Amino acid sequence: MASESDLHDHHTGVRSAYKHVVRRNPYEPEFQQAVLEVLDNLSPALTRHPEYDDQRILQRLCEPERQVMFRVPWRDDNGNVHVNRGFRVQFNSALGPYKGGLRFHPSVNLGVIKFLGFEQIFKNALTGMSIGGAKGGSDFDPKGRSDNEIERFCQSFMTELHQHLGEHTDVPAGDIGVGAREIGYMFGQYRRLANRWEAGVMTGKGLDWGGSRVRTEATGYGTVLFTQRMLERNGKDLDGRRVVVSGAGNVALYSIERAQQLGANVVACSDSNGYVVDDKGLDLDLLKQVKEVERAGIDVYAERRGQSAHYVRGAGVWEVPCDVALPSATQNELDAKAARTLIDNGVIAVAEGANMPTTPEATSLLRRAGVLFGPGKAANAGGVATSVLEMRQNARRTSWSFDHAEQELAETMAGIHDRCEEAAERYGCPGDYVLGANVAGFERVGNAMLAQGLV
Ligand code: NDP
Ligand code: 2IT
Repeated sequence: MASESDLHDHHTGVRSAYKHVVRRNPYEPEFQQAVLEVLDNLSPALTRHPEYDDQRILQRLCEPERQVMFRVPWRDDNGNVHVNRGFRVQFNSALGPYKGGLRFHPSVNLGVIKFLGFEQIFKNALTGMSIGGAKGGSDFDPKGRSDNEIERFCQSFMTELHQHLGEHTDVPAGDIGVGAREIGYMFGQYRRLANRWEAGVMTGKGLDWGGSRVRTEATGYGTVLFTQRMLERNGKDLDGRRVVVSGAGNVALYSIERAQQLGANVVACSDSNGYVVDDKGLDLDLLKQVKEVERAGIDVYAERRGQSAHYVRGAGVWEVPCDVALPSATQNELDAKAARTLIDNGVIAVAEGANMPTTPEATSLLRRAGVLFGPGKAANAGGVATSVLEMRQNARRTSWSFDHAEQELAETMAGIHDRCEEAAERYGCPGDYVLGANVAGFERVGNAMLAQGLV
C-alpha cells in the first residue's frame, strides 16, 4: 500500500492533501496510489501558483462531488436470486458533464472505482474537450453468464442508475466487462425509463443507433498513435519493432491492429489465465474470432494457430522479449520484477493502454532506465476522446465516416502528446510524460475550479 513516505514531493500543500486523503479513505489502496501518483508531480505548479493552495484545490479535487452505491438484484437462468453492488462516482464536473466508463468485474469495489474516477478527471482534461471525470460499475462477474443473464443484470443495474444520468449530467461508456452488448441493454433500459431517445446519454452505442465509427477501435488505436509520436520525437518508429501487449480485450485487440498496420511485429498477448507467444506474429482475425465472437480463452487461439504459437498458463507476458510493451489489461499488472525483465531485454518504450497498469516502483525503474513512458491518462485517452466525438455526432444528429473519425482521433492524440510535452518542458523536465500529463491535466481542471468559485 502507498504511504506518505512514498511522496517525493516536499510542498506542504501536497503533503497535507495526501495525508488528508489517506486518513479519510482507509482500505482503498488503489485510490491512494492514484492520488499519490498525481500529487507527486504537482509541487512545481503549486509553488508557481499559490492560489491553488489558497483555494484548497487539491483537497477539493480528491473529494468526489457525489458517490452513489446501490443494490443490484437479479435472477439467474436457474431461478436463483443474486445481489451485486453497483457504483457511480461522479468525481468532478468543472470541465463538463461527468464522463467515464462502467466496469463489471469481481474485483470492483468503491476504492477501485474512486481510483478510476480520479484518473479520469485528468485524462479528460488532457483531451482539451468539455468533459468532467467519473467512473462506475459493479462487482458482477459476467464470465460464463448467458445473454439472458447479462440482459437481466444490465436492466437491474440501469433501473437504479438512470436517475443519475443525462446527456448534460453524466454520460457512461464501457470498460472491463462492458462492451457493445452491455451498452445496448443498458441504453435500452434507460430509454424506457426516461421515455426519451437521448442518444448522448451513453457512448459506445451500436453504429445503427447513435454510435460512432472508430469508438470500438479508439483506445487501442490511440495508444499506438501516442506511442508512435513518442518514438518519432526520439528519431525512432514502430516499423519492424517487436511488440508485446497484455490483455486480449477491447484495448489490447485494437492496439495490436494499429501496431500491425504501422509495421510492428506483435508477438504476444495475454488474458486473465495466461499468455500466448506467436513467433510469426499474432493472427488478429483468429484472435478476434476467439475473444470477441466466441468469448473463449487465448489457449484456444494457441490450439488453433498451430506450430508457431504456444500458450503459457499463469501471468508473465512481460518475460517475452520486446522493444515496445503495451500493458492493456488491468491495474498493477506490470510490477518491479516485470520492469527489470523488460529493461534487461532492451525495451525502448512502454505505453499504458490500461488504467494504472504499472506499479509506482516499476514506473520509476523504467523512467530511470531511460525507457520512453506514456502514462495511461495520456496514452489511453483516445477512447474517451472518441466518446466525445460520438456525443458531438449525436447532438448534430449526424454520423461521420470512418476516415473522418479516425482523422479526428489522430489529431486529438497528437494534441494530447504535445500538451504533455509542453508542460514537461515548461517545468524543466523535457521528455517526462508522467509529469507533463499530471501537470497539464491538473492546470486545466484546477483553473476551471478557481474560476467557478467554491463549489
Ligand atoms: P475488456 O474487458 O475488453 O478486456 C480486458 C482484458 O484484460 C481481458 O483480456 C481480460 O482477460 C484481461 N483482464 C482483466 N482483468 C484482469 C486481471 N485482473 N488479471 C489479468 N487479466 C485481466 O476491457 P478493456 O480492454 O476495455 O479494458 C482494459 C483496460 O483498459 C482497463 O484498465 C480499462 O480501464 C482500460 N481502458 C479502457 C478503455 C475503453 O474504452 N474500453 C479506455 C481507456 C482505458 P479475460 O479475457 O480472461 O477476461
Ligand atoms: O477509462 C476510460 O477512459 C474508459 N473506460 C472510456 C470512458 C469513456 O467515457 O469513453
